[in-house]
Amino acid sequence: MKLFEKVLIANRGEIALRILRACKEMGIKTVAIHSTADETSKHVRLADESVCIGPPSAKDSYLKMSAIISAAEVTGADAIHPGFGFLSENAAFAQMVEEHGITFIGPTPQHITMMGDKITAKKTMIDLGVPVVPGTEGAVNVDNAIEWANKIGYPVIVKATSGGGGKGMKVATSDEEVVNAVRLAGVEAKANFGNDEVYMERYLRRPRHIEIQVVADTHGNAVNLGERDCSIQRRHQKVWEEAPSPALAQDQRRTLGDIVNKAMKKMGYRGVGTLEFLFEDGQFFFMEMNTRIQVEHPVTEMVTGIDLIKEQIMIAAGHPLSFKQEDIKITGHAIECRINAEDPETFAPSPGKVIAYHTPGGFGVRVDSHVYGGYVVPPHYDSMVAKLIVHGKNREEAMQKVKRCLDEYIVDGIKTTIPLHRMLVDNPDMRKGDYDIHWLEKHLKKDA
Ligand code: MV4
Repeated sequence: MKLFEKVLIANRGEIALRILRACKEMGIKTVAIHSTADETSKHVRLADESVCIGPPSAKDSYLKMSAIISAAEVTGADAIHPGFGFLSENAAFAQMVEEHGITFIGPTPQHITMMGDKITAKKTMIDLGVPVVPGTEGAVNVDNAIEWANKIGYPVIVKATSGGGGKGMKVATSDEEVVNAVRLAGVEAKANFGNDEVYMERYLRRPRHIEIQVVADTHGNAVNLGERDCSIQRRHQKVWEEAPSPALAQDQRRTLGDIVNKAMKKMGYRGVGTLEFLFEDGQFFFMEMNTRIQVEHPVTEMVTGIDLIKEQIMIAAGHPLSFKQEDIKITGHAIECRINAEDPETFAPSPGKVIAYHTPGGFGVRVDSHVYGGYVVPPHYDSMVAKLIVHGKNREEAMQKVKRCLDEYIVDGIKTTIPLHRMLVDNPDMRKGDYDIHWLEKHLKKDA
């Protein structure tokens, strides 16, 4: 079976470089697109061709569908990889790409749409036998809010149907609060997503965020690559991810994995995907499914030995998966530290010129980054500039490796969150793996 001749990478920064590297190893030519703010970016220099598609503002460049499709047509690209963020979960874009005779490296527009609507996503998962957070089966409004909340039991959380990432969420603990929570969540949802529809769930007080990586091909095969624990986050931005989760027992992993594989097969899912769960008191509750490659995919790659970007490309070209579930063995432990160009105490963005840049190295060490000495971090985009990923034979070794690597890492000229990670790796709770989704924010408050 044929692969692609030329892939256009519809993204920037470290993920554009990550995709470019996979393409090169597969003998596929690459096209970089970039805004005027990213002319000096590493993926632009390393690509076979590049097209400037607009000014710095993402809405006029990385989000501009017509400009991206034109760039693909002009360069003769036969596939587009959307990366994450930007247009990666935009069904209209996936559809438009396919209508131009170009392959979208990702799921079908139908599956993107289905999972983008959080009520539909939950309904779908219930029908497929996946355990979900108990809640309303459809939308709630100010008139039925109290009735639903009493059926579910307090505390409850109100979420936007078109949401995700925490915007438009409100917690209520009583009849007095719940009507207002529904009203406020609706207003926030309208402002952020252009849709005021909201739904309600039982609020879990101290869960962990555990997500399962799945891979499915167009021949009916679906395999899961285990979980990632992403509980260490601040304001819904993940900071530290690891695999396997320190909180899971092997039988819990196996049981959920089997459920997820069956669900993906029944759905006819295609591509890579992630099912997000809350995990509390030994129970899993589905929240959302992401239909893109995720920032934290490297931790899964490190413990499975599978290159997820290459798999995405192979699946899009119609190849069957090269492995079965029985072939997947989770080996050792991987940790990813997201390094942002931010003040480590105030988290204020810190764009600017990187004067000196020295990355750690050695056995089991991987740095995914587009930064180089002399690179100027532009102020227009996400502040993540590097991911330090380590792999050790067990969690203790991985922690020691993180610590050693952070001590080796030098970034001069801009502020980064490296000191935050130094604090994390030395913390006794973190050493034990004893944390939940609120741990980091509570810990930062204590220090302030
Ligand atoms: C929840 C929850 C507790 N109970 N749902 C936040 C982002 C969005 N994807 C869902 N979120 C949550 N949903 C129920 N029923 C707590 C959160 C939550 C959270 C979840 C994962 C990681 C970090 C979080 C931080 C605050 C709240």
